[in-house]
Amino acid sequence: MKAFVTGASGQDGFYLCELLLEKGYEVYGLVRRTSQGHELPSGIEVVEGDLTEAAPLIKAIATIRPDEIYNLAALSHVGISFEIPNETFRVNVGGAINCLEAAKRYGAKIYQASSSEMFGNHEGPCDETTPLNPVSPYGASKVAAHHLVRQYREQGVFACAGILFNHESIRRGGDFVTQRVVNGVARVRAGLDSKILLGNLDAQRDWGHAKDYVRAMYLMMQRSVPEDYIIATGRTRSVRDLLDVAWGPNWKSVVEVDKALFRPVELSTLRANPSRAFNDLGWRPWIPFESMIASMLSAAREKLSEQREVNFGVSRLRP
Ligand code: G4F
Repeated sequence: MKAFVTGASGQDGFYLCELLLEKGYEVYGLVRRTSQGHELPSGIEVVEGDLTEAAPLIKAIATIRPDEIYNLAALSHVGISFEIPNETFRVNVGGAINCLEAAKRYGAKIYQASSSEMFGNHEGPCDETTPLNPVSPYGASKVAAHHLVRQYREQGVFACAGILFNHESIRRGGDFVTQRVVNGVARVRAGLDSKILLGNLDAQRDWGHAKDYVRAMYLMMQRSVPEDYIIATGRTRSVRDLLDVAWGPNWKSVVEVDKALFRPVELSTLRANPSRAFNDLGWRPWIPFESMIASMLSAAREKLSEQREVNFGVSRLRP
C-alpha cells in the first residue's frame, strides 16, 4: 500500500508517517522547501512541493498513484488566522481542493483534517450532527474544506474527515497553549523567567495526544464506507486545569495574563461526544492527559538544558 501525506513535517504528519511505515506502507511525505529543518520520520520518501500549487501536486499523485491521501497540511494557528485570513483560506481551502481533485482523478481514498474549531461556541457536547458555526477565519476555512469533502463523497470519492479536537505532544508548535505552558514552567523553574505570559485562562478544551489521534485517521481510512468522525477524549479541561497539572495548585504566583494573547473573538468552551468513533472504529485514546503534559514538560526541560550547554560553550570560547 502507498500513502501520500501532506504536512509530513508537522506534529500529526510525523506520527502518522511513523504509524503507516510500521504498518508496511510505502509513505510519501509532501514537505515545503521552507519547512526544512523539521525532523522527518526516517523511511519516508520526501516529495518537495507546495500544496497550493495544483499542477505539480496532481503530477506527483499521478506518478506515485497512492492508495490513500492524508491532507494534514494547514495554517493551523487560530489566533494568527485573524491576521492572515486570505492566506489561511488559500492554504486550507485551496490545498484541500487540490488533494480532493487528485484523489478523484486517480481513484485514491482521501482523509481531510477537519477541526473542532468549526463548531464555534456551542452549548453542550459536539457530535457529527452539531451545526458548524465558526468564530475564526481558521474555523471558517476548515468548514469550507469540510463541505467540499462531503461534496466529493457525493461524487463517489472515498473522502472522509476527522473532526479532531485539540491534540498535543512533544512535537506541538511553540505557539499553542500547551507548549507555552510547559516551556514557561521549565523556564521559571530554571530561574530564567519570573512569569509565564498567557491569554484567556478560562478557555476550555478537550486535549488528547496526537499519537492516539493519528491512529483514528488510519482506522477511518480502513472502513468500507467513508464517514466523518469526532475524535476527542470526551473530557474537557480549562487552561487553569492545565496549569494545575503542569505547575501545581499555586501557579497563580507565576502566571501573568497578557491581553495581547486574546483572540478578537474567543471560542470559550469545546466539549466533545466521540462515541461514534468509539463504537464504529473501536478507537480509544490511550495516553492520559497527565502523562502527556509530563512528557512535554520533560522535553521542554531537556531542550532548555541543551540550549544552555550550547550558550555556555559559546561564552567560554569568547575572549
Ligand atoms: O492551543 P491553542 O492555540 O489551540 P486552539 O486555538 O484551540 O486550536 C488548536 O486546536 C484546534 C482544534 O483541534 C485546531 F483545529 C487548531 O489548528 C489548533 O491546533 O489555544 C487553546 C486555548 C484558546 O482558547 C486560547 O485562547 O487556549 C487559549 N490560550 C490562553 N493563553 C492561549 C494562550 N492560546 C495560545 N495559543 N497561547 C496562549 O498564550
